[in-house]
Amino acid sequence: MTVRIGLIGAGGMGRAHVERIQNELAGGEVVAVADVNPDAAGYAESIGARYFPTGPELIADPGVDAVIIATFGKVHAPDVIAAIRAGKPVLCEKPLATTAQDCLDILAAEQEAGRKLVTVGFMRRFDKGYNEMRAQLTEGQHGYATMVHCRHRNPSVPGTLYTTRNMIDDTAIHEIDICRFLLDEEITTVRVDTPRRSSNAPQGLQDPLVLVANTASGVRIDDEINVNIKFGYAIECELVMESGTVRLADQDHTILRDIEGDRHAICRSHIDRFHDAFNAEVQQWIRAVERGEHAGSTSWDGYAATCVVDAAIESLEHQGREVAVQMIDQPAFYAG
Ligand code: ISE
Repeated sequence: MTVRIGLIGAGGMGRAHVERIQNELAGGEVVAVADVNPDAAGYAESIGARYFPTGPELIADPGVDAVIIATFGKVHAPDVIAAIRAGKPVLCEKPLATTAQDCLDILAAEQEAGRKLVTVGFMRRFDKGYNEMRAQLTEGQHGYATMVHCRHRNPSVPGTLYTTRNMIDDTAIHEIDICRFLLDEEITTVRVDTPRRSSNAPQGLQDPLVLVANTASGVRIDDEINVNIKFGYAIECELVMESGTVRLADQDHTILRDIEGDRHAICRSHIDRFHDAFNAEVQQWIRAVERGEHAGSTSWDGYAATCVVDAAIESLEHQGREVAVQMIDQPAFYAG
C-alpha cells in the first residue's frame, strides 16, 4: 500500500517534505496540495498532485489517506481537528498550536475519536546526536542531569513575518521539546531574559533572547535564541551530569586547512542541519500509517511544549519574571 499524502502548506518546509517523500523515502506519495496562495496550483501540477484552496477540502478528499500540515503554527488547530474528525493520520509541523487552549481542543478531539492520530514534527527527537546524549544520561554512568545549556542560532529569519513571539513558539519550542525528551520530565517554571538587542534584528524584533527554565526535579535549562546571527545555522546543546557532560558535535564534516587556518562548513538552515532527522521522522510516520499505528510525538507532547511557550510569553510580557507552567494532568489516553 502506498500512503496517499495530502500536504497543507506549500512553503519551504512543506516542499522539503515533498522532496524527501518523492526522492528519498519509501511508501508514500504526495497526491494533493492545499495552500491559500493560488500559485500553489502550479506547484501541485508540477508534482502531479491535485490542488485545493483550503485544508478542509483536501482533508475531505477520499483520495487522501493522511495529511502533513506545514502552515504557520497559529493556523494549525482547525486543520488538525478536521483531520482527526475525518479519521486521517496527521503529521503536524511544530508547534502543534500556538496556545495551550488550541492544543486542549486538539486533545479533546483526539480522545473523542478514540485513537492517536496526531504526530507533532519535533524532528530533533530523531537526530543521532540528541539520541546519543539521551542514551548517556539513561545509562547513568555519570549520574543524573543537573543542567542543560542550549544555543539556537539562525543566520536570519523573515523579518516581516517573524515576531518576538515566534522566537519562543516557533524557535525555542525545539529546545523546550528536546529537553522534555532528554530529561523525560516536565518543565515547571520559565523566565525569559532580554540581552542587549542585536543591530541585525529587524525593527521590533527583540533578538536575542535567553529562556531559563527549571524542570520538576530541578534541572536548570538555559537556551540562547539568536535568530539573525548571520554566520550560519548553529545548534548547540550540552547536557551536564553529576560527573560528566555530553554535548552535540557539530555536523558531520571535514575540516579545511589552508593559509587562513582550519575551518569547517556550517549549515545554513534547519532543513540542512536536520535532514537525516526529518527523513527518519517522516519515514517512521509513513510506515506507522501503513500499519494503522501511531508513531512519534503525540498531541500531549505538543500541548506540554506549548504550555511552556505560554508561560515564557507571559514572562516576556512581564519584565522577565519567573512564571509557573500551567498544565492539566496527563490523561490516561496519553500515558506512556
Ligand atoms: C523554523 O520553523 C524551525 O523549525 C527551525 O528549526 C528553527 O531553527 C527556526 O527558527 C524556525 O523558524
